[in-house]
Amino acid sequence: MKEPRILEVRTRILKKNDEVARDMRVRFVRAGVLVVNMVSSPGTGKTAVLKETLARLVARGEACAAVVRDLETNNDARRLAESGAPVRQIMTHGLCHLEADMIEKHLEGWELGLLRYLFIENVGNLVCPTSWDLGESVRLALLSVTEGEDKPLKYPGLFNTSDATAITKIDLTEACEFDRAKALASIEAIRPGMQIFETSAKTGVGIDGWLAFLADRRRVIAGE
Ligand SMILES: Nc1nc2c(ncn2[C@@H]2O[C@H](COP(=O)(O)OP(=O)(O)OP(=O)(O)O)[C@@H](O)[C@H]2O)c(=O)[nH]1
Ligand SMILES: [Mg+2]
Repeated sequence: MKEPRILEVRTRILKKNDEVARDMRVRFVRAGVLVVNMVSSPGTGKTAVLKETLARLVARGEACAAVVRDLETNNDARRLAESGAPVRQIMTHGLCHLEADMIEKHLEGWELGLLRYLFIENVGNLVCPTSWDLGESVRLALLSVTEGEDKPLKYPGLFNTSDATAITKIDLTEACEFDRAKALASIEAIRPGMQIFETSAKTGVGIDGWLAFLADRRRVIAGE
């Protein structure tokens, strides 16, 4: 008796989230701002890639901002703010994902029409964030060379709902004996044809390719 009731409540909460997310996506697209939701396990390099991304956009004079979650600290927000871009933090405490209304609340006071890019760094988790639409136009899954090539096969939900994958920390490829071909095949098995970026936030490799992809996507939603 209990199980169906729990499922019903969960379905309703997700449905409400989807409605908020859908409305936000309309607002974002109308404002011409590309919203990117970055999802991976803890420590993959979301903050590192995002900081490099923001710094390069700021240097090019492209208006961008970020919303970052943290369970208990403001470490990531502080690191990201060093890029020069405006950053807001959502403290999630025990929650394993972000929800659309949390993003909506944290955008108050920001003029969306003045932004070209808005990045959301999600909670480090390969499962929970997958079901929660945040109104993004691009969902980026990140997979580091230290995590194992089979992650996409073990956590297909994330890779199946993402628009692109960043393989991160490729400066550590040899030390980790990372099998690149195997990783690419794992991603391809779950989401054939998905755009893949091979990046290192440490050396800067691959970040410009990622920025070019974002610029293309932004032009599409802005109708330019
Ligand atoms: N060698 C190397 N280390 C990296 C790279 N990117 C990140 N790191 C290191 O990996 C660790 C985790 O990176 P973060 O950017 O904090 O990872 P995260 O995904 O934001 O982690 P959470 O927010 O806790 O989920 C840090 O010690 C980084 O310095 C990289 O490209 N190369
Ligand atoms: Mg982080």
